Amino acid sequence: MKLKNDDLIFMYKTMVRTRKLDEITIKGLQEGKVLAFYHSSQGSEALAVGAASFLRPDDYLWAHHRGHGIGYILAKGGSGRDFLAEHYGKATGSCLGVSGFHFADPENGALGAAGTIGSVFPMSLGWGLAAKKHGRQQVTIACFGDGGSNRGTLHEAFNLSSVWKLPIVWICDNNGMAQYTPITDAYAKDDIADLATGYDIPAVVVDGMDIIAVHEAVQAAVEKARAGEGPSMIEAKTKRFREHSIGSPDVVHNQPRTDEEIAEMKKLDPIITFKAKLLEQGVLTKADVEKINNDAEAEMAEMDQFCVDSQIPDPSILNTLVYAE
Ligand SMILES: Cc1ncc(C[n+]2csc(CCOP(=O)(O)OP(=O)(O)O)c2C)c(N)n1
Repeated sequence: MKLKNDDLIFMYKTMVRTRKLDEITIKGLQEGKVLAFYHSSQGSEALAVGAASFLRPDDYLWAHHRGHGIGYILAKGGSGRDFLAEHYGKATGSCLGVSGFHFADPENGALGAAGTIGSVFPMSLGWGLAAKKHGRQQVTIACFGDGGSNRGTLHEAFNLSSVWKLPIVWICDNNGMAQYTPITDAYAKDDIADLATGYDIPAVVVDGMDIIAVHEAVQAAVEKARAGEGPSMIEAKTKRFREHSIGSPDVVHNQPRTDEEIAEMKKLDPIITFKAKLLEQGVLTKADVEKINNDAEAEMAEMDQFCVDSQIPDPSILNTLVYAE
């Protein structure tokens, strides 16, 4: 699909909304409104939005845990308010306030998530198998990190997805870090994509800070999967601007990451670089950029108020949601 100006603007707006929602979730955590913890997605918005824009609503999505999937969900048409309310533990949340981090949005194909790194592989394999059996040309987008790629489940799932020619697009958010461990301590090669080619899955490595590069690579893989040509893998090299989990130490080998290092990464900020491109191409004016920013801020303030005002879930729902006779 050739991207039109409106598509580019949608992608820019969605990255801005993703960043603002990330910021308000961090603030909410610091103010005690967010109940558990939060893994910021600052630095990987181009991957999330580039990958999930212009998918079909019924395409399945196992989003990456950066931002708890919010960039992917917004790009797919999901609601930021449902996400925030869920994180505030309110009954208006997407999982009625009982889930929080393990966000689900079945209407937009996000059937669930789990905190166990590597569970994406067998779960998405099953969704891919279901998609193939349905025969409706649905595709499964399955995301994991560089750390997650070290789970053995990857090998079983990659192998079967290839043998069964399942419509799965495996996407690796390679930000070079798994909590405090650099990928170079845990993996001997340069590209995780090589693991896929070992199972005869076509794989490409893209600049994960470039939303258009991500989108084109994922769309090509999605088209192949819809046409019955089996799985593909995209490895996106991204950056993690924040600490692993908000409030945890930002260290590598027990040494703090330096301000200079982070400033260097932020020169590649995908929102800033895409904005510059759209301004240069005349797709956006400075006034448009300001309006998008102001609209996103107003949306966040409205969402925050709505979530603060919402009720906590009635404990009796545990009898129907969690326990069954
Ligand atoms: C099986 C398992 N081991 C450890 C953890 C704790 N944990 C959560 S996220 C994470 C880092 C994962 O790194 P990566 O896959 O590279 O994703 P990133 O957080 O860098 O985006 C770890 C170790 C977990 N949730 N599950």
